[in-house]
Amino acid sequence: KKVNIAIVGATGMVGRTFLKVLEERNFPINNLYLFASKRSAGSKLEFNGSEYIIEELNEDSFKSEIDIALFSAGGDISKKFAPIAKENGVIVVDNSSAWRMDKAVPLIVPEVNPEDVQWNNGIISNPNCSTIQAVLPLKVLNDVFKIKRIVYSTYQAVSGSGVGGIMDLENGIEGISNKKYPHQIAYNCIPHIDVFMDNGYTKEEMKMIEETKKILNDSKLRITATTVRVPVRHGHSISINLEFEKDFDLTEVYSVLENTDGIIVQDDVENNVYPMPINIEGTNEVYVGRIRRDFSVDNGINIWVVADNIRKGAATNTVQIAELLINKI
Ligand code: 2RA
Repeated sequence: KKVNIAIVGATGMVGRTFLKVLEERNFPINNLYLFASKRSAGSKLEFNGSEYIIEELNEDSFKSEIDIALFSAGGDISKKFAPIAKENGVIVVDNSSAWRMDKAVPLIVPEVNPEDVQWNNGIISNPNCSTIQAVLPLKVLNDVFKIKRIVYSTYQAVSGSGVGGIMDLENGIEGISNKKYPHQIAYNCIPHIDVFMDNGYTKEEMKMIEETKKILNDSKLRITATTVRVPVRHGHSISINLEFEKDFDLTEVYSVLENTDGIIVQDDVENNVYPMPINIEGTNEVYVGRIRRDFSVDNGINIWVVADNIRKGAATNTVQIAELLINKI
């Protein structure tokens, strides 16, 4: 069954990656509509060998026969236009954080909680990139070993902040001062992603904590997070410390992870094999390594999780959600 797809924010890094992923996965598209700001209207993008003209997004953009709209144009655009799209009978899959914690909006990682797509009422949210790559291994470990506590420490690529972040890194290496970040990112680490809240955590840290609870459907999970921007172009890395409710066998942890769709275990430290951003750029999987027991607690482990934040962290996960919808249109 072919569907009519709209992309809102078509010229952004995630928007352009939507097109690549839709092509790679042979998504069954009938008509394709590209929307962006006035500045980009009139320019063209190629998809499946044809050229498509970008239209300026406005209140009438969803009047044509659109079945699914993929949004990646920032929270303000999602807040304003997702309800308009929904009123026109469109199902919105939104990359922004605007709707993620809304009780009426499912937050989906297709390998983790595909069933939650059932209760969408027109808007589905794509989780934050760092949350997506974390909950994939956590879901399967939680099902078998029941997680009691999670400690996240992230090492996030500059592409998470868009082209501006990449420019700051590249310029910084050339000694040119930056614009996007509060400090120089070149040769540095900045423990500050998004804005600080009253509780001393950043919004990024609170997103990981709250979104993980929602996706794993367990508000009692004990979670803390420290999210850090590092001088890496693409690919977020996360050190995850987990405490289980009960004892476990490390070989079972390996086999559970190795047998999960979407996860690739890379863990052979004798040969210096472990996931690294530079090796996984442009792929759609979540890579797990450095799997080892945490001897400082009774039933704990440490794992190291890396994924392309623009693909599995955003565009690919969104397209996979849209694939769940095809037979429901
Ligand atoms: C970042 N996760 O890395 C946030 C939004 N993409 O900047």
